Amino acid sequence: GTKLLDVSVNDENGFATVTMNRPPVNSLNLEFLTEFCNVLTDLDRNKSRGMILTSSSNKVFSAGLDILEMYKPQPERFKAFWNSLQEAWIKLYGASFPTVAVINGHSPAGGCLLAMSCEYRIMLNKFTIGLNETQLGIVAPPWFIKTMQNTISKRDTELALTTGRLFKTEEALKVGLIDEIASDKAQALSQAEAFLNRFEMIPPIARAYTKTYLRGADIQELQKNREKEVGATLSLVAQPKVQQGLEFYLAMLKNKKE
Ligand code: CO8
Repeated sequence: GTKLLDVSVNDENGFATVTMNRPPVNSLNLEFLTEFCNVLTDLDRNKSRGMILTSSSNKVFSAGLDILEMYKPQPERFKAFWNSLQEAWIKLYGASFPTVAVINGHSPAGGCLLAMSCEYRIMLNKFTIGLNETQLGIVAPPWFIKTMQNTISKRDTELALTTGRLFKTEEALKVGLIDEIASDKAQALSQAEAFLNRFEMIPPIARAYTKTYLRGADIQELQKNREKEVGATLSLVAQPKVQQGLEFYLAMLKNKKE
C-alpha cells in the first residue's frame, strides 16, 4: 500500500499501534480516510485485542480535515471524500475492539473527532485539542457534536463549540476531554497499553454489545441520513461565504510562517 498509516501489532499482547503518517500535519483527505477504513476493517476481521491510534509527527496528532478537500470542491471528489469520512467515523466510533488515542501533538477539528471516537485519550503536554469549526466559519456536523457529548457534558460541549474553543492539555483533562496526561510518547504508549489491559478478563462479545448499546444510536442517526448529509454538506461548503472563509484561513496558515 501507500502507507499513509503504519500498523504494527505487538505479538505478546495482540495490541495494534496505528500510526498516522501523512506529513506534515496528518490532514484527512480522501486517500488517507480510505486507507484508514481499510485498516479498521482488517483489525475487526482479525478480532483485534485493541488499537492505539497515534501520529508519526511530534507536533501534530492530526490537523483535521484537509482544507484543500473543501476549498473549491469538485462535486464527485467531494462526495467520495465526505463519504469516506462518514465511513471512517462509523468504523472507529463503533469499533468492537477497545480503542485508545495517544495524542502526541495538536488535535484540532477532525483530529479531535478521531481522538474522541476512541474510548480513551492520553495526551502529551503543550498541545491543543477541540472542535474549532466555528472559528473557521464552518459548522461541526451533528455527529461530531454527538461524539463530543459522548465524551464531555452537553453543557461543556455547548460552551466549547459555540466559541470553537481549543483546550490546552491541562484544560482538556479538567473538562474530561482527555483522560490522562503523559510526559512523553513512550510513557503515553505504556499508559495506553495499561488501559487496553483492563479488558484482559472481559469477554469481547459482552464488551462489544455494551459499546453498541451506548454508541449505536449516534451511528444509526447518521446511517439513515448518509447520502442526504453528503449533498447538504457539499451545498454548505460550496457557498461563497464559506469558500471565502476557507481561502482566508488557508492564507492565514501560510502567512503564519513568514
Ligand atoms: N488542511 C490542509 N492543509 C493544512 C491543514 C489542513 N487542515 N493544516 C495545516 N495545513 C498545511 C499548512 O497550510 C502548511 O502548508 P505549507 O507547508 O504549504 O505552508 C502545512 O500544512 C504545515 O502547517 P503549519 O505550518 O501550520 O504547521 P504547524 O506545525 O505550525 O501547526 C497546526 C500545526 C496547529 C495543526 C496548524 O497547522 C493548524 O492549526 N492547522 C489548521 C487546523 C484546523 O483548523 N483544521 C480544521 C479543518 S476543518 C475540520 O477538520 C472539520 C470540518 C467540519 C465540516 C465542515 C462542513 C461544512
